[in-house]
Amino acid sequence: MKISVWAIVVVLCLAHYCVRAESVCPRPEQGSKVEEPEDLRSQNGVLEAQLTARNAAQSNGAIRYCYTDAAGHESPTLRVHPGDLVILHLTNALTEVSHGTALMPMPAHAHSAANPCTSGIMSPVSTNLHFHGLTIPPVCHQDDVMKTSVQPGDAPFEYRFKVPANEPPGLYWYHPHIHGFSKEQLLGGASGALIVEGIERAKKAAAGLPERVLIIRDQDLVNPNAPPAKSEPVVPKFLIDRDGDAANNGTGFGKPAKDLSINYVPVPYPDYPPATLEIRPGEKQLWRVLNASAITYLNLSVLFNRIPQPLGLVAMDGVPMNLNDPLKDSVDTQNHIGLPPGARVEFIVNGPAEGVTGLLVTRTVDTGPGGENDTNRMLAKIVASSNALESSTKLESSPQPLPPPSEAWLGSIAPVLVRHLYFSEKLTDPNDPTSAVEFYLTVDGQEPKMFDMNSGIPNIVAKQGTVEDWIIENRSRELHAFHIHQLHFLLLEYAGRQVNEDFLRDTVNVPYYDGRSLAYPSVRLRMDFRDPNIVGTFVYHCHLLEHEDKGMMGSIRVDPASPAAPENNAGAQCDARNSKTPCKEFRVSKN
Ligand SMILES: [Cu+2]
Repeated sequence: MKISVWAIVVVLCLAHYCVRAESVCPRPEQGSKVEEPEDLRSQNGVLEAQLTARNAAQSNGAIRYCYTDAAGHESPTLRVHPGDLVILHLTNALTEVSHGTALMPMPAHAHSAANPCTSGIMSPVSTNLHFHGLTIPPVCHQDDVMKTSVQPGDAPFEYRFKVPANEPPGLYWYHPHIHGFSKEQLLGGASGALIVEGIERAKKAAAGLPERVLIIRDQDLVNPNAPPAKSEPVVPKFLIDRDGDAANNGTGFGKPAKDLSINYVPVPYPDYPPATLEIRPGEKQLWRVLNASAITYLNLSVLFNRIPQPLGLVAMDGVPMNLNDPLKDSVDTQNHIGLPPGARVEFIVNGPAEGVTGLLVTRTVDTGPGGENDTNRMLAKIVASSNALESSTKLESSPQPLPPPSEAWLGSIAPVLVRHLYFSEKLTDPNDPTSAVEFYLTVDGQEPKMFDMNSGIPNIVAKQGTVEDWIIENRSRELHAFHIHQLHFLLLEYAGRQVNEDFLRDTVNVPYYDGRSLAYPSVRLRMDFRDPNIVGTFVYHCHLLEHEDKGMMGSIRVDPASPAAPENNAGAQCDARNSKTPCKEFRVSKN
């Protein structure tokens, strides 16, 4: 038998390629035990680490992404204390890009010669880091994503910043933020947790508890052509939405837009084989859950024998509950918790009794008629076992309480003005329903435009030292998740209802328009521009990253408080809800 030399070469190359591809960003088997990411801890006030962004194409066409530290650990958890110095050396070792379904291996090119601080090159193999939730300066080497871009072959790029001494303790995260390509990199798995230690100092109920970091990521479907499991109800015919994902069919079943994984253990459609979480019977733990999905909403629940269990809320988006009342010791419970992409929740959960199997599930989220199908599905089975390994990290058992906040509670500060923004979508060709969709996040009065990173003109100019109210409408038929860099905000109103939250967020869901009501649904947020760290230009956007990549973003410049007018924070106050001193409604005139 004659075998062509070329065939042998091709087979050998393919084999070599597969071995190489599988060894980059390796992932656990489905059904396996949920392992914690490796912890990198600060020492003597400094956390210095190397992070290398890597990727590799898989045989099914998907591209995996991850970060590795110097020891090769995948997407480690960065653990710091308030006031610590963080020094990260980021190397870009990205080599592959997906172009539709064709894979294009990219040779690692020589040093790009462009200055990573100013180049603004945003290509599929560019990368950078955003520290989601941290109130650190929006400047190069700290937390700038508007210009900072590291290319393959560049020297390791240094991030160096101080965690603010008053940063609330909790769960934050890091991920790449290259405009136009964020979704690809996040879907592939480029994300990791960052923990500001001391949550037990803010919430006594967490003291002494073992903790777990659970990162839920989404990814392209492993089995896109499989029919739904037989156990599922029959659902309407599978449709795709305008972003090309499985469309919301309103049932909670059928094909989801994306698969999910938990700490990289895949839980693929259609059978959703759950990962395994071992816990000692009845053990109380603090679970720190990050929704690092690119587009998938979560609605988490823990079930024992199908019954939802109480989850004791400790923090949202890195901010302890009842921040405005640190003496409050009680813990509010919920039996399900909604998490838009980018959001985090930390809650206390009790392990099941021996013999009882629990489940961590996400329930369906109604993303609107234009949204993706976010189905009901299992994530992990919770197995009570007295042999379960002890958690590697435990919170301090007799912590010093946090000092009281140095600034007044955001809810008690009157805003200097009210701004109006809205999410909207438009077909490129209104007469062609199959044409591409443009995504906008517009300051009311400005012309809706897909975000242009190079425009140089901020959409909003604010003043450091002030507080503003932003009313953000959703004029589209699908959910969007509003996120702003550098700061937290207080949710005041949600879909016309006043809410009384005692914590802050950095990412919030904005309900979709039903197509009938006279008014668009909105949220009202109190935006906190008081921290001098945030002076500079940064972005706000939808955290469904395919929307952000396609333009649903805006920029804001926060100018320094002028020294001559320290009354900025007091003099210009208005009462947004009460009419004696109404707020200036800030709209751009439409000439
Ligand atoms: Cu969106």
